[in-house]
Amino acid sequence: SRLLLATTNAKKLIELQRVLDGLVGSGRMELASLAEFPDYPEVPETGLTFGENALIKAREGCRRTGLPTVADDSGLAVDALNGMPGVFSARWSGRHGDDRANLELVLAQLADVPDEQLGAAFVCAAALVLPSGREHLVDGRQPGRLIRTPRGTNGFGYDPIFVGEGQDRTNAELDPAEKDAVSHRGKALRTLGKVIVKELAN
Ligand code: ITT
Ligand code: NA
Repeated sequence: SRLLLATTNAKKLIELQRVLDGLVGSGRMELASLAEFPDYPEVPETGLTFGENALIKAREGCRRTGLPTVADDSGLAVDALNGMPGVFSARWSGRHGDDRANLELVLAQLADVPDEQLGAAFVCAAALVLPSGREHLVDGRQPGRLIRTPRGTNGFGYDPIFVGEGQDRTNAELDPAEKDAVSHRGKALRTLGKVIVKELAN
């Protein structure tokens, strides 16, 4: 059977494939991406929460392709910014997907915040929507703190300024497998993986 990963973010797609391959890649499950659907439209993310947006994206993917669909809505919640950029993480600077501009705006907004108040967390909601109409929603969180000078080239988004709890390297300095082991997305997808296997096995 085939499972659609409904994301337009190439780096997120790689992470989804990486984690789900290990969990459901028994040979019975094939992962499809939006690249197979050239006329796929932009889906407005009008939800107020990560969970609502993950469901919006997964429902749209399933409706348009007829495939069981996984979508992830994720972002960075900064304590000193009252949880922002949150669901606006991908477009915080006004330019959707401009990781560097988004990161630099967050740093600028934290200029007057003391170092010991730079707590933040990555959050991921992951949804599975099935052609039958059945839906599952799970989440994952990586707590940590921000640093003011970006470090590392792995990962994407805000990874170069985020040091996870118990780590001394930024997420962008972790190897892919190390990031997956501790990340919001890794956690959410390990939970969802069990659901996928149950729903789609046989
Ligand atoms: P899709 O909606 O098509 O999946 P998107 O990039 O717009 O792509 P989101 O709306 O979920 O996805 O926004 C996620 C943003 O949150 C992403 O652009 C990054 O800025 C940030 N983000 C999410 N996960 C991250 C991670 O693992 N590391 C660093 N930043 C992350
Ligand atoms: Na979003």
